[in-house]
Amino acid sequence: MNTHSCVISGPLWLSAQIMASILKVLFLFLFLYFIPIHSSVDHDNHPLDPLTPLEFDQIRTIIESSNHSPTSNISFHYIGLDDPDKQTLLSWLSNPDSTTKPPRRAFVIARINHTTHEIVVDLTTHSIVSNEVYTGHGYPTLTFEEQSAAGLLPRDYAPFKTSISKRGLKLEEVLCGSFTVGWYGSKDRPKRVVTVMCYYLNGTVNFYMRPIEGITIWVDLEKLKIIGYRDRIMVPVPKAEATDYRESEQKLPLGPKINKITVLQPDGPGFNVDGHTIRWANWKFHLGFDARAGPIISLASIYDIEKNEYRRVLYRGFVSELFVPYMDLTEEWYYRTFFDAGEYGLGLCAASLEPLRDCPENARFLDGYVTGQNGTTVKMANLFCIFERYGGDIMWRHTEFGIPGTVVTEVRPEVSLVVRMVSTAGNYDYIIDWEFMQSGSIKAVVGLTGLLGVRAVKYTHTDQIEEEVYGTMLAENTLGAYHDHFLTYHLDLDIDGEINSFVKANLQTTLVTVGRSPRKSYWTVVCETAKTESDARIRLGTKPADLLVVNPNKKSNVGNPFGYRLIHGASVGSLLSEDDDAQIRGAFTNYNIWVTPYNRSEKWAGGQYTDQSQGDDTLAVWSLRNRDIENKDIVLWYTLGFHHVPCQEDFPLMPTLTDGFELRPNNFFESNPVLKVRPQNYRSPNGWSTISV
Ligand SMILES: *[C@@H]1O[C@H](CO)[C@@H](O)[C@H](O)[C@H]1NC(C)=O
Ligand SMILES: *[C@@H]1O[C@H](CO)[C@@H](O)[C@H](O)[C@H]1NC(C)=O
Ligand SMILES: *[C@@H]1O[C@H](CO)[C@@H](O)[C@H](O)[C@H]1NC(C)=O
Ligand SMILES: *[C@@H]1O[C@H](CO)[C@@H](O)[C@H](O)[C@H]1NC(C)=O
Ligand SMILES: *[C@@H]1O[C@H](CO)[C@@H](O)[C@H](O)[C@H]1NC(C)=O
Ligand SMILES: [Cu+2]
Repeated sequence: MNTHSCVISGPLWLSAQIMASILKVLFLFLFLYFIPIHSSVDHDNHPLDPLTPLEFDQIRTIIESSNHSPTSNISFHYIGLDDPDKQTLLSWLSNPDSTTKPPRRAFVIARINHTTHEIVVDLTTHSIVSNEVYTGHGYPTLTFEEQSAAGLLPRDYAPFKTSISKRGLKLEEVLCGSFTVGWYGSKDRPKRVVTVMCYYLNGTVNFYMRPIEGITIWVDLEKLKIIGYRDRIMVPVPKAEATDYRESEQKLPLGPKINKITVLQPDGPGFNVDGHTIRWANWKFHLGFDARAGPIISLASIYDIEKNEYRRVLYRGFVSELFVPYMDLTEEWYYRTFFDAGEYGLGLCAASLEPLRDCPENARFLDGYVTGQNGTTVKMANLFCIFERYGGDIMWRHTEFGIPGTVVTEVRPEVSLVVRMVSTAGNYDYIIDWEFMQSGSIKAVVGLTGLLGVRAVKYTHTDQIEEEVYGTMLAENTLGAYHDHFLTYHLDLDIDGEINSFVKANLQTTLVTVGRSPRKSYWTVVCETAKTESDARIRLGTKPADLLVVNPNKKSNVGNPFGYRLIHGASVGSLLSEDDDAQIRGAFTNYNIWVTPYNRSEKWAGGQYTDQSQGDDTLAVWSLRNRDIENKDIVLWYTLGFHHVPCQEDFPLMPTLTDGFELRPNNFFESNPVLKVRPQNYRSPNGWSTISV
C-alpha cells in the first residue's frame, strides 16, 4: 500500500539492469534485422488495440527525425493510443468500412530540451499531427530510467557516504528509490525533482523493512544531480529479522498442509481471444492496455437471448487514478502523497504474472508492451491473465418444500470470467480484476498486498513512545505509517446506447398517518434524475440510495427504463481538509461519485500531469462547470478507498485486502437472464459432483 517508485537502484538493481540491457540490445538487433522499419501498420487491428512494437518504432523514428538536431535531448514519458473520437468509432463499428475507419494515432508526452511536449502522431500517414509545448503546472509520469539513475546518485555523493559510515553501514548494501514530492502551495514553477530514500539490503530481499531513516536527498531530474541533502537524525536501521518472504527463507515450523486443488477444463478454456477482443458466454469486450491506466475494458456488450442481439453496457472502464496520501508529518515523510497512475504508471509498473500462483491452472496469459525512456519497446510477458472462475459458488438456487409429496431443488453454479493484471508500484502490489458474470454484472475488484511503507524509529515498544508517531508499532524500531488508498474508476456506461441519465433512487423513510395502516413507518423509493453535475456528487454512506445509470429513451415491456446499478463497496472518502494542498491535488476524492458529460480529454481524474500538480486540472475542477448530464452521453466516476491503519499482521508482508464494486443490470433484461443457463454439473458414478465447463 505504500506505494512509490517502481524502481529501486542499487547493487542488485544494477546487475539486473545490465542483464536486461544486454537482452534488450540483443532483442533490438534481431528485431531491426527481421522487420523492415517502414513496413506498414497492420490495418486489420481494432481501433482500440494498444500500440504494437512496430508502431512504437515508427513513432520514435517519426519524432526523432522531426527534431532534426541530434543534440535535442528527447525522453519519452508516455506513448499510448490516442483513442479515436467516440462518435467516429461507434459509427465505424456499426458499419465497418475501410474508408471510415478512425485514423490510428498515438499520443506522446516527451521532454525535449527540458520542456514538456504533447505530440500526436498519425500512424497511417506517418506524420506528426500536432506538437505543442505544455506550459501548465505539473510534470509527466516518471520514467524507469530516470528513477533508477536518480537512485544511483547517492552512492557517489560524499555527504551520503559520510552518513552511511557514521551509521556503521556498508555502502554496497544500500539501495535507493525515487519518490515524488507533491506540492505545498508555492506559486512558483518548481523544478522537476524527486526525493531519494535509501534502504539497507544486508541479506534480505525485503529491504523496505530496513529504511535508513533521517536522510532526505533531493534530486533535480533534469540535471540528474543532487540539489539538496539533509541528514537530520540517527535512528537504528530495523533488524527486520525473519522478514524475508521467500519460500526458501522460511524457517520451520511451516504452516499446516492442505491438499492440492486445481481447476481443470477438460475441453480447454471456454473463451475466445481474437486480437484484443474477448468473447465468453454472453459477453463480448475489448481488452486494451495503457502504460498509465493498465487494463482498459471497452465496448463491453452482452448478448440478450430474448432480443437475439448484443446490447451495449460499458463503452470504456479503467482505473483513472490511485491516490495514496500518507499521514506522517515528519520531515522525511510529509510529502508522500502519491498518484500512482499519473506519477508512476499502473501499466508501466505491471508485474509478470506467475502461472499457477497468480492465476489458476485454466488461465491463459497475454503479453503487452510499453516503451522505455528512449522510445524502444519493452515487452511485458504475462501481463494479463484471463480465466473462467469456478470457486464453488452458487449462481442461483431454490428448494421447494411447499408442494405436498415432493421436494424440488434447482441450482446453477456460478462461473464467471476474470481478467487480471497486477501493478507493483514499489513496495505495494495492486491486483486489478475485472469480472464478467453471466447474469450481466461486471465486477471490478482490487486487492491490496505487498509491503508496507515503514518508518524506522528509536523505539522498540509502544511504552517508550514520547511524541506523535503517525503510525502503528509493528516490530522493534519499525512503524507502519497511516495512509489511504483511493482508486478512482472512469466508467463510461452506455446502457443500450450513449444517451443515458443518472438516477438516485433514494430509499426514504416515511411516517404513516394515523388510520392509514396499522404500521407506523415504511420506506419507499423516491427517484431523482440528476440534471447537472452538481446533482450527481455523492459522498457515500450518508443516505441510502440505489445509484442507477439508465437509458431514459428505452424501456422494458412493462415500462421501466433499461438501467444498470452501481453497487458500491465500502463508503470511504478522504478525511483531509479540502484546503490541504494534497487534497486540492486529490480533489477527485472529495466525493465518491461524480457524473460528467462525456469529453474525450477528461480521462485522468487527477489531471494529465499529476507529478507536482497544483490541482487545477482535476475532476473536481471540470465538474465546477456544472454541465447538463440528463439524457446525455455521461461518464460515471467512482472512488473506492481504504483507510489503512497498519496492524502487525500486515508485517512483513500484507495478506490481500480487497474491495470493489458491481455494475448490475437493473430492469435491463425482461427477466432473470440466467434462468436458461445450461446446468453443467452432474453426479458421476463414484458419487462425487464434478463440474465440466
Ligand atoms: C534504449 O534503452 C534501452 C534500455 O536502457 C537500451 O537497451 C537500448 O539500447 C536503447 N536504445 C536506443 C536506440 O538507444
Ligand atoms: C534543443 O536544443 C538544441 C541545442 O540548443 C537545439 O539545436 C535543438 O534545435 C533544440 N530542439 C528543440 C526541439 O527545441
Ligand atoms: C543533452 O544531455 C546531455 C547529457 O545529459 C547534456 O550533456 C547535453 O547538454 C544535453 N543537451 C541539451 C541540448 O540540453
Ligand atoms: C547485517 O546482517 C548481519 C548478519 O546477519 C548482522 O549481524 C548485522 O547486525 C546486520 N546489520 C544491520 C545494520 O542490520
Ligand atoms: C473537454 O474538457 C476539457 C478539459 O476539461 C475542456 O478544456 C474542453 O473545453 C472540453 N470540451 C468540451 C467540448 O466541452
Ligand atoms: Cu496500505
